Amino acid sequence: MKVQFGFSRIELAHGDITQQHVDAIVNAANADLAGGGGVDGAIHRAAGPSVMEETRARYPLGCPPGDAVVTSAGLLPARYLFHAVGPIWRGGQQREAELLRSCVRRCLELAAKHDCQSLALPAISTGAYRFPIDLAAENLLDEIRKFVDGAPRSLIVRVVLFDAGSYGAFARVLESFVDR
Ligand code: AR6
Repeated sequence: MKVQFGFSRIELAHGDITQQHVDAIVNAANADLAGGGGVDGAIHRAAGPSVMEETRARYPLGCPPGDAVVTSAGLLPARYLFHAVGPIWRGGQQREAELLRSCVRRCLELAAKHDCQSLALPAISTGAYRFPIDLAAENLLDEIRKFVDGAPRSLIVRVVLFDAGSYGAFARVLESFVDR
């Protein structure tokens, strides 16, 4: 599914984010940038050890929730990796939505700063961090739409969903944006 907003486009794809040929791939990292399971594990396995070495050297203090940092992408078919730290879901009253939006916005700002024309991101926080998928889709897609709509240059933002249920949740929200 693809929807145009201003000069830019939001796309939804079903699959594995490590296979995406884009300028920047977003990782769903933890605040220690220590690696882990889920998409983080898949990305580091595919990227090779140089990315973790670079991450440790450049960001020894990690990265707080709501923020993102950049490294090279190692063996991945991308120029950059953005390590975004989403919130752990604790019931919804701990600024979770705000922190999810903020780490997505930071990735979009990094994409602009590094002259990226395309960016792929996963459904940050919806796995091990247990953010409800419908609410994540609403916040993540709305933050992207706000950023690209009216932006002066074009960016392809592809949200890569690993399973059919997540794809369905994101597709429902993106469809609802077309009629708003
Ligand atoms: N491509 C795209 N999406 C994927 C892939 C993949 N290869 N693998 C999993 N997903 P999670 P979080 C989806 O748990 O919730 C890690 O251990 C998955 O189905 O990877 O932000 C980190 O080190 C889910 O929808 O990230 C942190 O400690 C989404 O990616 C912690 O987990 C996010 O699930 C971060 O938790």
